Amino acid sequence: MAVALVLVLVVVGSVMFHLLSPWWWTPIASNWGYIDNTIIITFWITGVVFAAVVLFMAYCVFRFRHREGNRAAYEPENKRLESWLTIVTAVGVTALLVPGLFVWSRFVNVPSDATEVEVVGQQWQWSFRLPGKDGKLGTSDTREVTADNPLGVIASDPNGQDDIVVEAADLHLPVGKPVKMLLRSIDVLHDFYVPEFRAKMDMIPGSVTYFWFTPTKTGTFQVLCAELCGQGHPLMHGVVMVDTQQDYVAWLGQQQTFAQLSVPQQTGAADNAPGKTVAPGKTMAPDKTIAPGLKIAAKLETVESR
Ligand SMILES: [Cu+2]
Repeated sequence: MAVALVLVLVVVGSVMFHLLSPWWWTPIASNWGYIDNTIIITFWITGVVFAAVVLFMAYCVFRFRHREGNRAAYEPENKRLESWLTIVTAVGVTALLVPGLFVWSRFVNVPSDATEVEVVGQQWQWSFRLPGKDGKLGTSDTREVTADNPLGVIASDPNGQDDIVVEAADLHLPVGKPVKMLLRSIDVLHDFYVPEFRAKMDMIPGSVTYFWFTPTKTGTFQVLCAELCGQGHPLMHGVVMVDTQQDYVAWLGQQQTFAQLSVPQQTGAADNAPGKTVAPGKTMAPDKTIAPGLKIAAKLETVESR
């Protein structure tokens, strides 16, 4: 009797927790209301099944409890019950899967007017690249990554010269315009996740994954890494600011292109005259590996000193 009561209380408690809990999703700020709907459908189906199964269990525990002289009847097969359960389960599983397939098809079919924006994850910061005036992103390669070329843009590609490079700083996007996020990682698995956009995707070293969305609200949104990526994973925050078109253009005007960022590198090389006697690749090599690490150490220090 006590066990049956506990089971009923578990169901009542779960339903009450759902109805009264203050925790729910952050308000949506993108076009992906479909994702919320799909999760709600899943939630209702699993919730109803959970309540039905646990209440049935409570009923059985009570109804078939031990009583002196009672004997259980052995019934190994029951065709009617089995077919009934098979049909209900099939309908339930179909209802869980089908909405997701429709949403996935929308999620990976990018509208033709979407602007490409590259997101680069690295332990433990976010960088971004936007196409310049030509509207095209230049090609990139992780092997090209150096302290002066943090995203590994291939310098010989003319499309990359006017690309806007936003290294370890905030990304701005215009409201109401679809964007295709091209996701790259230059070290380990990361996952670009902005909860308000309801979209996320793993970033895999060596390949470019993508999703698209349309920001529907202006504001400041936090970027999280949704893939355990090492010691600094909890500190891997970024910021996406969704601006009005006017603010966005103003921000864009203040950013530096790949070509502009490459200029100091050349000046620096000229200043380091003694380095010229050695093969340039050899003098550059230590910088390439040490510089990003130092930057991250400095970042960790500032977080700790808060
Ligand atoms: Cu990460």
